[in-house]
Amino acid sequence: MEVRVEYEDLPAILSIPEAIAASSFFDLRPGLPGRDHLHLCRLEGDVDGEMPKEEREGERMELLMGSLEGRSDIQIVEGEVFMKGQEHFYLETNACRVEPGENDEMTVTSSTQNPSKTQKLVSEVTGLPRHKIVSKCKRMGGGFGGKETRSCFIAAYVAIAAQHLQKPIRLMMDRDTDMLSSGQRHSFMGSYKVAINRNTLRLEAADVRVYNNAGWSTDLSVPVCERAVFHIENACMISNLQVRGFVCKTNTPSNTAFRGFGGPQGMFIAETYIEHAAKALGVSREDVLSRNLYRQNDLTHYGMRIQTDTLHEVWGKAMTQFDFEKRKKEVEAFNASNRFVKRGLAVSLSKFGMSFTKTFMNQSGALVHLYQDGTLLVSHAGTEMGQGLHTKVAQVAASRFGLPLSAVYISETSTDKVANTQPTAASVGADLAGMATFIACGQILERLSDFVETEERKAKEKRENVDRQTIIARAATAAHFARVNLTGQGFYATPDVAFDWQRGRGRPFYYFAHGISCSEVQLDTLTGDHAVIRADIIQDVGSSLNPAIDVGQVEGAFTQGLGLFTLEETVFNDKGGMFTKGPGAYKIPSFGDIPHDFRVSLLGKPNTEVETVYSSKGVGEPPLFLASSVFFALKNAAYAARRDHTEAMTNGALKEAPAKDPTDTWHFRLDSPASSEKLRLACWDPLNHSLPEELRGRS
Ligand code: MTE
Ligand code: LUZ
Ligand code: MOS
Repeated sequence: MEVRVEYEDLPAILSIPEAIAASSFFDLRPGLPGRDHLHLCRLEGDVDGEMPKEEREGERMELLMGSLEGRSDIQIVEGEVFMKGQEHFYLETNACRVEPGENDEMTVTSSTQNPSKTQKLVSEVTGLPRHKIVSKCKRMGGGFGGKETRSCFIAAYVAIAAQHLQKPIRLMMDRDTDMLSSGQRHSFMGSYKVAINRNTLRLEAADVRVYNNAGWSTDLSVPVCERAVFHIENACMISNLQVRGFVCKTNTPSNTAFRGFGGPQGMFIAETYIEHAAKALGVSREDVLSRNLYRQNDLTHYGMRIQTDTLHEVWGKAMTQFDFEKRKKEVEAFNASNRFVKRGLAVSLSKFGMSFTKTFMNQSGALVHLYQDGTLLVSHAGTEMGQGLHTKVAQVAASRFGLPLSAVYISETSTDKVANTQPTAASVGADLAGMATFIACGQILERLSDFVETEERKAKEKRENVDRQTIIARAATAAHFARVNLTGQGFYATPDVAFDWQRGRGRPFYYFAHGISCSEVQLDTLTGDHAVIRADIIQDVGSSLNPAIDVGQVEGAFTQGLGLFTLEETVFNDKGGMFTKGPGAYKIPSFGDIPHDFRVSLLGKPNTEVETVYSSKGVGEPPLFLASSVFFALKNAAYAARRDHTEAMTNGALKEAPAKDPTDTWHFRLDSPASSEKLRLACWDPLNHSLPEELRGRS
């Protein structure tokens, strides 16, 4: 025996509350001593540009809350809420093939959103310089953020084996190993104290803390937390808002990017405290939302100016298009005449910040070759994972040249075509690669324009009826004989974005992508089983580059969000072992879970906020949070069941007296996902009335 391993089990930190109890947080801002969390704050009367000091602002916020607490027109609510993570469940698990070549060359072909990071890591573990490593990806069978970084480590292991054996090595992970090891969406916890005005329904102040479960390494957990604190007010203007964000170091697998990237978690905490405040006043979440939506020129809690009134516009549009008021009455009538089956209706909005929060990542490149037959080969920094990026980028090139789509080809993404790239993520793939390609095409067209003119004139003179591709082919050939470069190399960096974390001020996002949804659900209060009867969505994608793709993205994001908020649940045992390692124990949405009546529409207005490629907006992640309308509709259905029960108690049908403060009984905490178990227990009735308090969904 050559190795004898001696080990003992140490106590493990698995959950966010355990991490908080042990103060187990990652240091977020190396170089800034004592900074174990992010802090953003804006207070009314605060002078923009002044150095915000966390201590000073924290104190001012406490004073403000204290004075609001004493006011009779103000209601204060306090609470916390948990949100679980999510497995990516891309159909293709992580896979990669490494082939060593002559002169220490190495070709890495992998299923990755991040070919350049793959190249970097393979270079580091093999000791080979990066110019000998070509890292490529033709397409992925889905990524959803799970292959933004985690795929790169797998390529590194495989590269070591390939280097050692000098043989091509291929690895494709089994589903259980992939689920167990590659990280998931971050679970979050939020705690809040919020002040709302009873008369105006204005959200006067909010003091919020968010925590995410990073697992054992930081990976992308810091930017995930950044995105959460940037979205902690979702669509509402709250003039006094403070948020702190903590990244918990635990002994679980390291969590990573997942569609929305902390945005949905931040927005869920926001909608939870908004709902709490609404219920405390006996009004609906929609009543509070409609009074507090951002208006043009409002400033966010990080000092970014809101450039349009789109939130009000989509709200107004949605209320009529979705027939909200009428259907709300219908739902109430249904609930009045049904005892054990309840319906619920709810609206959700999202305002998603478009750009990587790490400013340097907002860059992309493209390499475009024009051949003498009038066809284009486009290579760009982005990867294809089913989101239709290559189609959109090919459309950009085709329309720039006036060529049919069939004249443009995108073969793969490769680090020897476009180097030093960022991952395809943050839903800005088409914004960035589309613009870089637009620029690269422009370079060729500029050099070609005289030749095109000549060929057009010649064809006209000969009364020849030729198509555009023939003209471009003839022009390209003529240009080639005149020794003109037919290759373009475009580079694009998103303008105007910057953020200063020390001041907590700046413009992290180039623009916002807005959306609104309304879901109607039916809940069986005896089993917790539920169905989405109808879901309506309006998503702002600017001038859509491709409506078929965009509608598909909206449907996909919503459905994935529906899984997040109602179905999917990762379960660990008390030693940190993952129980949910495959489809047998982990349930993603299937056909029956899709809204029975699913009405997706696009706002259809060009992006007027900023200049983007053909005035479009990114679409991949923003609509995911819209599925929270299913969650809040289910919660409303549960409220209806509880109302029946409260009435039964008041009538003397049940013994327990209702609590004194009606707001106490009214609002209840519902953590995400709103699984069947949780919903069943939240619906009070004589049967579960005998359960212990904490199991009755009361908190
Ligand atoms: N759509 C499909 N079919 N498959 C995917 O893996 N990933 C999503 C979204 N849509 C994904 C998808 C995520 S997480 C992001 S960030 C964007 O696509 C990335 O692509 P884009 O920037 O080109 O929109
Ligand atoms: N990835 C990342 C992302 O590295 N930074 C981001 O801001 C981001 N946002 C959304 C999705 N992925
Ligand atoms: Mo998406 S989480 O930005 O890959």
